Amino acid sequence: SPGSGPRSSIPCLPRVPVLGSLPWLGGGLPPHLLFTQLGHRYGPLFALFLGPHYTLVINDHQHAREVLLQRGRDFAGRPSMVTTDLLTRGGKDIAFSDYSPLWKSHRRLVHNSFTLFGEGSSRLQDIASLSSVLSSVDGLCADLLSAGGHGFDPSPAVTRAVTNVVCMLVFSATYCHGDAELQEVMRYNDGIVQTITRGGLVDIYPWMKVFPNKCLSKLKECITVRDRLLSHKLEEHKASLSDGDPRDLLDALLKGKMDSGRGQKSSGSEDEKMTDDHVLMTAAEAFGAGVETTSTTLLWILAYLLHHPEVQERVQKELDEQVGSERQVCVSDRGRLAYLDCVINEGMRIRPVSPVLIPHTAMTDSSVGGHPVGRGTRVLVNMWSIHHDPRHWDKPDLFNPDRFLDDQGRRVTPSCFLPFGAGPRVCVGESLARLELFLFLSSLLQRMSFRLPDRAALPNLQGRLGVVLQPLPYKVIVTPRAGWEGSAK
Ligand code: HEM
Ligand code: PLO
Repeated sequence: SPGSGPRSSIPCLPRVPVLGSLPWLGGGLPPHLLFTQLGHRYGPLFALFLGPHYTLVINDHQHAREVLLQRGRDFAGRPSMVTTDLLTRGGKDIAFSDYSPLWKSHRRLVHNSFTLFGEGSSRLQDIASLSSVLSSVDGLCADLLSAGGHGFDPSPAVTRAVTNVVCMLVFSATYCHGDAELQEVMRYNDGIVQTITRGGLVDIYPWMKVFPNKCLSKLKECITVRDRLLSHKLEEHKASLSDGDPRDLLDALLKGKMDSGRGQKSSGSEDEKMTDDHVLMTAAEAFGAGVETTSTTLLWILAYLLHHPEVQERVQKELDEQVGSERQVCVSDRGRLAYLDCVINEGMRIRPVSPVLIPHTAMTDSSVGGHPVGRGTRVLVNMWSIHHDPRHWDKPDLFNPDRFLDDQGRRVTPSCFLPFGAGPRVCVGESLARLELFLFLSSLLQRMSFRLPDRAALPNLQGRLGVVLQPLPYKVIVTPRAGWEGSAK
């Protein structure tokens, strides 16, 4: 086919000099839908040129598993992009940093801090995480119940609750209602979500950044606000750091930095050491990732419950039978609340926060589906099309939690369900996210019911795509369930 070039036999979109395949990518569809549509024509694995960059698009789970798992090491690199380089001071974070020995040890540090050992764990850090989740859960329930009878947008309350969890884990602090700093955090996060990797062409042609660019200057503004706020937290932590157990992620990072300094002395290379920048960028990222992903997922699930009141009723019936209204839900109830688990999975399937994963790159010559793939090739995994593949999901556009149960009512996890990615770049926050989603949703639905305000339209399910796919704002009415009438603030 024209333009496929000598590099491989993977079907490739046409291309012209400089612009690459961009003239064939018009039409205004967001990338996940565009790639899904192109997949109907070019097959589940195809290539295109984003400007000069040869890029593979993967639309099915077999090839995705090959790239993420079987050849995960080969494809664990990240490209450098203008906006994310700004965000992370040239890749001094986890998510947008290219593969390197420092990145590996750095990632391990963060992964350990966020990996909870689940039910019955007695690890100090786990107990702290759990109690911060539980107190944010109580706060959110009280907030929603007191906003109550009139239609209101649940998003600020949800965001604040989730922010507080991450805030406890990262810097041992919480925000109360209306806190000015919290408002600032929510504002800069939103600015970053709307502009990162969306500076239009800047991420394809680095030289574009010399031209004035509205998106890029908004991003820079938000980053400045973030940096001022976080440097302050860092200085506080440095001043109060002690020899004991780390109090939070920031402590763990500062200690990790000291160890890495000691370990690397002999080899002596400057760029292999962790620096203050690494600490700051990683804390900022855990903060951003922890908030945006979990709150977005919760808001999608609430939106779907408004569309499907029968699903909400079934979750509540399960809660009444398995937990009752005499006590709060706890982590050990997770095994008993199978249907709720399916609702959470179905929410993450039908509206993946990250419909196209952060780009991967091939670190060595490798292959996909038997086709050779050269070093440096970019790979876009289209989770949207994997989660909506009609060959693997019956009526993929239907919100149907039962698809995660087998005939005997046991939970199943299909192999084409990959909401957290997989392999060396798998999400480091998965166990925290799952814990939060479970505790927030179970407690909310135990204590209250959600419905649409009279005459209001159902929530729009298309969403808007920034770096994550968010629902558009919508309103709910909240009524306390029997036994919880007095629990508003
Ligand atoms: C990476 C999903 C929550 C931190 C990712 C990736 C996905 C994902 C799809 C990319 C995998 C890839 O590039 O191959 C989710 C979902 C969440 C969630 C669906 C919640 C519902 C969290 C939380 C945190 C977090 C709570 C941190 C506290 C990260 C980080 C990475 C990542 C640091 C980058 C890993 C790397 O590149 O090595 N996540 N995530 N995520 N996630 Fe999450
Ligand atoms: C969210 C806004 C923050 O200000 C910065 C930030 C850091 C990490 C990003 C996150 C944002 C969006 C969701 C991302 C996360 C890293 C992994 C996660 C992209 C931009 C996903 C879902 O892949």
